[in-house]
Amino acid sequence: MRHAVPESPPEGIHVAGRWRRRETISLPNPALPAEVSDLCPVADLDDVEDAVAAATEAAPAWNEAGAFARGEILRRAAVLVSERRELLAESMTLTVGKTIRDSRAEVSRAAAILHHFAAEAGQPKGEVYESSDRDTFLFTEESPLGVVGAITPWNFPLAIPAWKIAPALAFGNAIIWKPAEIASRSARQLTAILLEAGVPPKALNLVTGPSSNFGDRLIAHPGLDGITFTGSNQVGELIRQRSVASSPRLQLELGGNNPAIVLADADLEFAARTIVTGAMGQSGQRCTATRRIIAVAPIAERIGQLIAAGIEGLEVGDPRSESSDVGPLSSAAAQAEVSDHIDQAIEEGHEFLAGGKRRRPDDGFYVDPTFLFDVDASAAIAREEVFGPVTSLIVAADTDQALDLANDTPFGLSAAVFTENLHDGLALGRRLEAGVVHVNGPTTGAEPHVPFGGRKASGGHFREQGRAARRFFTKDKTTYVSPGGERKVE
Ligand code: UN1
Repeated sequence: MRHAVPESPPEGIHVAGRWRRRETISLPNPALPAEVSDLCPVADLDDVEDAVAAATEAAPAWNEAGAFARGEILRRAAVLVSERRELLAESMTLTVGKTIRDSRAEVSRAAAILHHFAAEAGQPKGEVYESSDRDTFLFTEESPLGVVGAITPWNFPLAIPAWKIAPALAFGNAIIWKPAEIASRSARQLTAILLEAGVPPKALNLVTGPSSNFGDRLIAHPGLDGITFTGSNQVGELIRQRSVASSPRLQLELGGNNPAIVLADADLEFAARTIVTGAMGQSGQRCTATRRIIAVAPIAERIGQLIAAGIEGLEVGDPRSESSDVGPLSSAAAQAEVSDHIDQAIEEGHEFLAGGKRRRPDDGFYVDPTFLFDVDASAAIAREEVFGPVTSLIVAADTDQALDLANDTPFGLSAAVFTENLHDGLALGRRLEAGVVHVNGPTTGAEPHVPFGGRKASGGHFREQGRAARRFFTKDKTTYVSPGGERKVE
């Protein structure tokens, strides 16, 4: 295999304050599978033990350093991320197949997240109350959760880690980070940047490699005070079960089957454009991607045509090309899985307005943007989370049925409503069982200063980002200060 590696990131895993060389597994470039995109170092059980021990040792001093020192370090990291935008973007495009434009946007997003939490570090960290005893000063104060495991997916190799690691560090926690293998190159780059910015070496541990090697030990480790995870429902469930005995605080961001409702009065051209972006952006590999378009009957045919035309206009191809809109999927397994869903839908006789042809993995892990029209809401393609560029249009008799169909899923991550009538948009928004609702916007996207997360099977009890991040990464202490003896407060 040919190597196509731009300027190399550090080699190895980062444990107990230093980079450790390890055996590696080679990963293919999703766009050109004959090329090696990265060599992922493989950690073992001892590495996990050492990482937890180091984080435990480092956590108190990192907290003592103070919020402003921590914020300053995150600010420096944000600047370094921005300065190295091209290198970081190229790595993502090479390893996970994200188009270069999407990769650049993600680097900027990661920098914005780091900046946000740098400032957030110095925000109020408690409340003052009046005590029933007038002489007593009564307040609450947040302290760090302690040692946190961050388990991150491949679809946002920098942004999702940034929105877990930046708040964890900002609020004084130490970290053991386990990224998905194919995102480990970006993880090594971001770790190196955070260390260069001044994060104490033992406070940030990076263990990479297949979960089968050490994953169970990590998620069940009694030294972890919290685990923040983004990924599949299956792995989320595993984390829930395996961590019962050690009972860390859990933040779980799981799957979605996100609906976009199109009402009769919507600006259909705008809605179609926005839906194409929400469904096909990043090859549909976002847990927020639009999987179901629920259109009311009078405009269903028209919006279907507009969406089909929008999809036809997408350029599918080499993710390094400036003009590509849709790149390959992340792996041969992902391509096979999504293609199997499509083949099953073909067998079931569904109407395709775009896509449907199976591609050979040797030519890159591509799946053509696929659009199914007038799908029955009970069809497998509309019910399961198909993690790729596949979206289905379901026709609803009226607005009430559209809402029922939108909510008829075990998931509840994000949802969109398209209408010119903002009253209807807000009214539907309130009744949608989703953690995030967009009125006249794509189901995708998340700004760093507001909470993000799903309802029902899409998430756990803790939201990410915004002030919700503070709630997850800190714990409260309530302190009563009484004057003692006979002294009284004036
Ligand atoms: C976004 O839509 O920009 O893994 C954020 C995911 C989600 C984050 C999506 N946890 O796709």
